[in-house]
Amino acid sequence: MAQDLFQAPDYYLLDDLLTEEHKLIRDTARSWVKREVSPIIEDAAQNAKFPKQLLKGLAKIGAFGSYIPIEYGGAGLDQISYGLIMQEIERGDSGIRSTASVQSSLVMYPIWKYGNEQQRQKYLPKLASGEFIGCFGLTEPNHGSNPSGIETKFKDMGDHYLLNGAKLWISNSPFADIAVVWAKNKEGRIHGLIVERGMEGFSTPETHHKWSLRTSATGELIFDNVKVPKENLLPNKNGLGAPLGCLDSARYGIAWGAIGVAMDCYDTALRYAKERIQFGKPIASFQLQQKKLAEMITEITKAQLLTWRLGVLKNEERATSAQISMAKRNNVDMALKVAREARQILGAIGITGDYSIMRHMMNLESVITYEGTHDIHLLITGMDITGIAAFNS
Ligand code: TGC
Ligand code: FAD
Repeated sequence: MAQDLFQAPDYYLLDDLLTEEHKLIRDTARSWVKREVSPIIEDAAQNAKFPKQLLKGLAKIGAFGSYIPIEYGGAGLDQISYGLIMQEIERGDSGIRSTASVQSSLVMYPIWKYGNEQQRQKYLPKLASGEFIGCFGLTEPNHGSNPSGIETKFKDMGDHYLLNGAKLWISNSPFADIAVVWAKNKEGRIHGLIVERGMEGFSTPETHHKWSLRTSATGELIFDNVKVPKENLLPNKNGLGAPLGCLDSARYGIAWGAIGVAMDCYDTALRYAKERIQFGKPIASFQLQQKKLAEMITEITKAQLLTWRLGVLKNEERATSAQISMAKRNNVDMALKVAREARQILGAIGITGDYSIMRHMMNLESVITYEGTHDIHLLITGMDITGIAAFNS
């Protein structure tokens, strides 16, 4: 990949809305991405290899459990800091942000919120330091957008639970040390269980041949009569609202992350357009290219404002699930459109790994699908404003 010359666009001087601490945290993450991620990420994506060497660095910049209290090894930061870290990491690559958001929002968050003190002490510090990597198993072969129908089941055997079923499309699964798994008891109620690598009957085959999110390892979780100790059940919340509560946190991080991708694509395209000469002039001097760039920065700026406000509401514990859905949907769609336009500005070279745009564009095809598809988030907004759920109509 060409040298990382990224300069973050801030058209409306939104830095003024951040504290000195926010800026320090963001700039630390930004420098780390330039130094550690940009030089290796294109090869990792071309070879479809998760770059494990980044795990310790991710832990160091506070990407694992940014908002988890310090007593459990987290960074004890606010929600805007968490968002800014996700923005910077995804500016480097969505697959690396995936690893960080699964670890923070989908593994550490449920253990912190729904676990007991013993579970918090046992797992959170190791997850925060990157010694343990976790994954989150909700989606199944027959249940993606409608997780209420999941078929994975656990049975109370007296001194342990017996877990059976299968999960699909699970980020981090091929190398995760633990999995937070959502399964039904005999009454059909959804509970979270912590399953550890090495438990008999538990396997995690990798899913190959992805054209998207190639730096993130995706796989299955297979439970064939897995004996799960009773102390591994998350006791403090059950029902579908429990996994969906984790998704709120992850979707919020994605809303920020998508801005990072859009900023990178815009910045790359702007620089290229000013340097590339055709018909004796920089292509940035042509109105059609200016239209693309002007629309990009307008959409990025709108998304930055929307997301900063969401961060404020989240810090005040006033952000609703529907507001988070709106931001996730808007920002990922915006980033995908920006990536497609930016790719065109680069002409032929835009399809190569010399620049980050095509990789970002392909990654976003996953991001617009996972954590609730583009259409599901529209239906969530529709339900919120009308009071009528249209998922079955
Ligand atoms: P519904 O009847 O609406 O709700 C059931 C219960 O859940 C509560 N609830 C929520 N709670 C917290 N946060 C939310 N966002 C919530 N949404 C709903 C709700 O209040 C209710 O509670 P209670 O106490 O009344 O029982 O449920 P539904 O079956 O009609 O489904 C609604 C729908 C379609 C919106 C939901 O199922 C959904 O969001 N589907 C999308 C599935 C999804 O996003 N899967 C993501 C899997 S994980 C993933 O993709 C990780 S990618 C990781 C990476 O690499 O970054
Ligand atoms: P489906 O639910 O089958 O949807 C197919 C199409 O139908 C979509 O366009 C959808 O919008 C549409 N549709 C569905 N229902 C409706 C409706 N009611 N109205 C209108 N349209 C509808 N899951 C995890 O649990 N953990 C993970 O770590 C994880 N990581 C992932 C990583 C990657 C790279 C990918 C691609 C997915 C990951 N997922 C993970 C799964 C992801 O959450 C699901 O793919 C997603 O929820 C959609 O489910 P599905 O693929 O089964 O699509």
